Amino acid sequence: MKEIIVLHIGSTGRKIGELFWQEICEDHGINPNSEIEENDGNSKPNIYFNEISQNNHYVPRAIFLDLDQVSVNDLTETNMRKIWNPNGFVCSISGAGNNFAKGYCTEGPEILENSMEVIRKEVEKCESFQGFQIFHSVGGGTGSGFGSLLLNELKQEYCNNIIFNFTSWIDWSIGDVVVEPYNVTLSLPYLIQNSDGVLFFENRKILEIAYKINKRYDSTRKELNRYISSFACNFTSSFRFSGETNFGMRRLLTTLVPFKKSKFFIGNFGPLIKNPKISVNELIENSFDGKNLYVDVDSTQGKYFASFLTFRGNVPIIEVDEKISNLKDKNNYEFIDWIPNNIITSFYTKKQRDLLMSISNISNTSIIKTIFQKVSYAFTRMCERRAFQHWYISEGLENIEFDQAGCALKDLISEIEMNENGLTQTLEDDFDEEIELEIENENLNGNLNENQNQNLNENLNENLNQNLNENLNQNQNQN
Ligand SMILES: Nc1nc2c(ncn2[C@@H]2O[C@H](COP(=O)(O)OP(=O)(O)OP(=O)(O)O)[C@@H](O)[C@H]2O)c(=O)[nH]1
Ligand SMILES: [Mg+2]
Repeated sequence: MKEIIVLHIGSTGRKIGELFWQEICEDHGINPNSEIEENDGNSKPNIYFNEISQNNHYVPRAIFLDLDQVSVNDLTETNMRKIWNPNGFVCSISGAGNNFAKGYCTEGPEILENSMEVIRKEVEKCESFQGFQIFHSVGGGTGSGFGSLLLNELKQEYCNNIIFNFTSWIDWSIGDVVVEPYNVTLSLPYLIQNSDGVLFFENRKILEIAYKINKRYDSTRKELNRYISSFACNFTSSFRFSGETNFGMRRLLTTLVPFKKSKFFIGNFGPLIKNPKISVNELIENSFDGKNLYVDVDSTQGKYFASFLTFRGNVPIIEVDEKISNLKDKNNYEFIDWIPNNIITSFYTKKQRDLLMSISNISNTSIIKTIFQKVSYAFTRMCERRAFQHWYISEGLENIEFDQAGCALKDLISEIEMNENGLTQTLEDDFDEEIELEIENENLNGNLNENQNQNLNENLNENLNQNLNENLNQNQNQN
C-alpha cells in the first residue's frame, strides 16, 4: 500500500498542514465527516488515510505535535474537526518561546516518548509503510528544536523509510523573532543528517508573490499557507494517484538527489489565480522563473541538477515535451549535462480544485546556496557578539553546538559550490562510499568472492576516473 504518515510540528506545521488536508480530502472526495463521497478509480486514498472499513470512513494519517496546546486546540474549532484521529495529538502547555534549546533540550524531551508512541501505533497500522512527510517551520522553537530531536529518533527507528520535510525557512519579512538565524542554523545539521529531502519556503518571498497578485500588502498568513499547501497537494499527486507517470517517495528522491547532501529543494506551484489565460508553455516557463519561486533566489544563476514537474488537469503532453527540450536549449536555465533526463514529468488528468491546469515544480539547483549564505551572514554576525546565546545556554545547549552548526552551514555552502563545478571530491567520496556499501552488502549475502571484489573495484575506479576526467575536460573547455 505504501502508506505515508504526515507529522505536523509546531504552529506553522499545524496551519499549513490543515490546509493541505483540506485540499487532499477534496482530491479524494472525502468530506469533513470522513466519508468518501466519490472515488474516480485512479485515486489511492489509502496512501494518506486509514480506512475504517466498518463504516467506510477515511481518517487522515496525521499527527500533530506541539509544545503549545493553544495552537492544536484551534483544530477542534474548524469544520474539519471531526475528521482527525483523536489519538493523533501530542502537546504540552509550555511552548518553546522561539528557542531551539527549549524544543531540543528542555521542553521537547518531555513529549518525545509520547510522540514516538503515537507514531509507532500509526506505523503499526500500515501494511507497507513508505515514510514520513513533515510540515514545520525552523524559525520558532518547536519546529526547529523539537523537530530536530524528533528527526534523530525517527531516523534511528525508521532508518529504512523516507523522511521528507516541507520546511518554512527563516522569515525575513516579519522580523519579530531576532533569534531566527540561530534556530534555523541549529536545525540544519539535523536536516542534513536525518532527512532524505527538504523543500524550503521563505515567507517574505511568498508575501512578495502575493502582493503582485493581490496588489495589497496585507496578505494574511492563511493566504501564504494556501499557496504552500496547494504546492504540497499538487506535488504529492504522484504518491496519491495511480498512473503511468507516478513515482513513490523513494524513486522520486533517487531521481532528484545526485549527491548525499544535495537534498535541499526549491520550487513553486501555479497558477495562483483561477484559470488565467495562459498556455502550458507559459505555465512551465513561469514555474522556473525566479519571480515565482517560493524562495528568494535568482534561478538563472545556478546549475540545475534535476527538476520534477507535476501537471494536473487537461494538459497537452506533447506541448509539455516540446517546451522542456526547448527550455534546455534556450539555456536560460542551466541543467548539468552529466545527469541524463533530469527534467522529470508526471501527469494526472484530475483537476486540482477548479483549476483547468496546474503545475508544481520542485528543483534541485545549486542556487539554493543563496538562502544558506544569507543566514550564514546573519548567524556569524550574531555569534561574534554572542548575542542572545545565554537564552540557549541556560536551557542546556552547549556553546560548541553553535560552532558546529555554523560549520555545518558553511560546509554545506562549499559543497554546493563544488558540486556546481561538476568536479568534486564529494562526488568521489559519495561514489566510493556507496560502492563500499554495495560491496559490503554483497559480501554479506555471500555473493562476492575476493577476486570478483577486486575486479569490481577496478572497474568502478576506471569508470569513476573516466567520469571525472570527462567532467574536468568539459569544465576546462567551457572555461
Ligand atoms: N508560512 C507560515 N509561517 C508562519 C506561520 N506562523 C508563523 N510562521 C513563521 O514561523 C516562524 C515561527 O514558527 P512557529 O511555527 O510559529 O513556531 P513553533 O514551531 O510553533 O515554535 P514555538 O512557538 O516557538 O514553540 C516565524 O518565522 C514565523 O514568521 C504560518 O502560519 N505560516
Ligand atoms: Mg508555537
